[in-house]
Amino acid sequence: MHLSCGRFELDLSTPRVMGIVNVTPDSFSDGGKFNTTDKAVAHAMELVEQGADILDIGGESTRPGATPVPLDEELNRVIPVIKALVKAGIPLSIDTYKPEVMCAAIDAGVDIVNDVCALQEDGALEIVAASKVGLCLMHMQGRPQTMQADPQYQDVVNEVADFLAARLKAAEQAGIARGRIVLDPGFGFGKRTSHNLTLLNHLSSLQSLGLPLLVGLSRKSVLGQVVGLSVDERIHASIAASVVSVMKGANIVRVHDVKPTVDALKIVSAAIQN
Ligand code: PT1
Repeated sequence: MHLSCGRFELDLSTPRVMGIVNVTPDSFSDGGKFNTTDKAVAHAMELVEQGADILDIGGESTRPGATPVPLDEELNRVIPVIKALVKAGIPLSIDTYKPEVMCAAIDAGVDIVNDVCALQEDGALEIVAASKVGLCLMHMQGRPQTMQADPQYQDVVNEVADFLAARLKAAEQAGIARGRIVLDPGFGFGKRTSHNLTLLNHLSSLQSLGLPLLVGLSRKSVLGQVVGLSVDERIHASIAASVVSVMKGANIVRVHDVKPTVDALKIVSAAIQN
């Protein structure tokens, strides 16, 4: 299995690690653009050294209840970082649902569009179709500010699968080849702890959609619910979640803690081959 994404043809016969690069001004700096850009680029280069296979660059948090970032601000955050990382030698992904950001990021050289809204915004399908970038289609119930208020499902696995199948169909009809697409059940996006755990347990049933799977569980509250720890104490739970995800069929894991994830997944690969 391969993923065609921009300048790259990513071999998915072994599990891949996507390192998270958040481009957000830290509250202690003066909010200067250089400080923010330089810090994000330095962190990204560290993730490359730790063995990341993909860098996922985002300028607006989509975690539950996060405040939206205006378009201009998101562009000011991510575009300089993308330009600085184009020569890093690994695929770059842009984490955005805004068509204008997708367009500018593609012009700046990204290889993958990672959209938590699965290209439902007006014009998004057309922008990705007109390029050669890879695409992550993710499931979300509701929208980030309110999605955790009262998530409801009759059958979470089937509803997520049906949504992803419908968005895959829309992407293909817009002219995006299947070989460019990965699917993501969207852990933590309009889901209770029980919904997230059911999806993880039944992840392999999403393999019947016939496309590679991406999983993002790193440091999320579902892990905190299970181990009773705060967000900066969830590294071990996160490594375990990546191992379980890959053993249940994930091809790409999106993580903060790249080095321990890379090591853990080497053991999974070694054990499965022998
Ligand atoms: C994800 C993902 C993402 N997650 C993809 N992109 C986030 N493809 C951002 C919590 O419950 O899973 N897949 N981009 C981050 N979103 C969240 C959601 C962060 C929930 C934290 C939580 O703690």
